[in-house]
Amino acid sequence: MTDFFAGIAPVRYEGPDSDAELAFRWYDPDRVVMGKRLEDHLRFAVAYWHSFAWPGGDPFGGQTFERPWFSDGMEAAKLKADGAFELFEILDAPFFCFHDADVRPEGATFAESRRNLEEIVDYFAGKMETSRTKLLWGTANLFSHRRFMAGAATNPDPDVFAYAAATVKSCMDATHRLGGQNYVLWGGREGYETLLNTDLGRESEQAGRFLSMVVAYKHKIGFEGTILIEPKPQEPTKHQYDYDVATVYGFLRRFGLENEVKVNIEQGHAILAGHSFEHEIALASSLGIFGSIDMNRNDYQSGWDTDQFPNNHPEVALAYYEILRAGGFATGGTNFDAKLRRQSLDPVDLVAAHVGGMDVCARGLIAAAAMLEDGGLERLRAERYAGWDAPEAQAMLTSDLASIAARVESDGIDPQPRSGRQERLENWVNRFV
Ligand SMILES: [Mn+2]
Repeated sequence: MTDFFAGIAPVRYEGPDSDAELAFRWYDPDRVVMGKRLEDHLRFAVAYWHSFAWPGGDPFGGQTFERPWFSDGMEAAKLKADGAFELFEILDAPFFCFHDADVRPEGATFAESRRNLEEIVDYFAGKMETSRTKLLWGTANLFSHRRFMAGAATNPDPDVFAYAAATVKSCMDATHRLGGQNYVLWGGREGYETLLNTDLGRESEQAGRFLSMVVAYKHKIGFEGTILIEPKPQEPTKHQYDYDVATVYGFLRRFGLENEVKVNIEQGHAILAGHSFEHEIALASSLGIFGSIDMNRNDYQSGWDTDQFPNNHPEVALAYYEILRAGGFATGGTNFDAKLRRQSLDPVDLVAAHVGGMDVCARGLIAAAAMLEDGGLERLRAERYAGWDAPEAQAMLTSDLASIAARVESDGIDPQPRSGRQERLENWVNRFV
């Protein structure tokens, strides 16, 4: 037990008219939408790294937060776990996510780091016997320590590749032990700072081989969760190999892993790649690799990955619309890969950030479900492509250029342009959000 959140009661659903600061106005976990409870649709997860391990630094200054668990050693790590599970209880969070480096102190050797992780995983397991919070996913931090500065799986030094492989094995073991529903790989350093010292072809071969070993190990230990890759175009590298969903899909196809690995799509990473969040979700769904989301937002002026809590429900609604169209989450969920602003010092700020984010997501999902149930967009979309239902249109897809050219002349084909109706569709969406 800590007294970090002392005086903050569990947050409950009170409805849109509540004037309590800490209350859910939209997130009623038991509300049934499209045949499923909101909690089961949204599958919220608290991210250990931003909420409990991040000290509040930015590129120009260090720690701003004071947390009772900010020191080295296993006792501090256990105090941090106590604080984390206290927040999970306040939020009634169904899931959490962690990296090894968030939860255990770094050891003097790899073996000591692994033992530290196993000790804290045992501590988590004890807490999870009485908590209703489950593990959405685990992952390895292969980017913070200086040993990974030139990459992990893609490092020019084979000893770093080995260290990364051992680290991922220990994190997959930890995730499996805790009943995690997914295992995530985010290659923050899997890219380059300068092409002048980089062998692109060799590095991507290493990454493909590494991922193949991860998949083989999953099957070896009987882990039934989903392996997920999280795309991001750059930051901290100048160029990251897992640039976006399309790039990851090409990579998976190249190594024959497209049926083994899916994607964890982050809002802020999608924007950095020059896409919308809903584009990345829709594309992953169309390719059969949609897995999970990291929910956050970037500041639209600063242009970098600021990992803020979402606060714009019309934007979030379009993302959940694509998730619902895709059939919703299977093993995935909504992980708040989001951090406080560095001036938000108080424990209540951490609670309020999650409450606000959960409410924005719930409100967006409710709007998305209403749009889908109305069916307006889907009817217009179907109408727009209706010409392809004709037998001669379908036959064209298995035909050849010369036959098609002959038919254009014999049938006197003369395409008639039609409105794309964008403004009418935008107006239609605004009726629901
Ligand atoms: Mn993320």
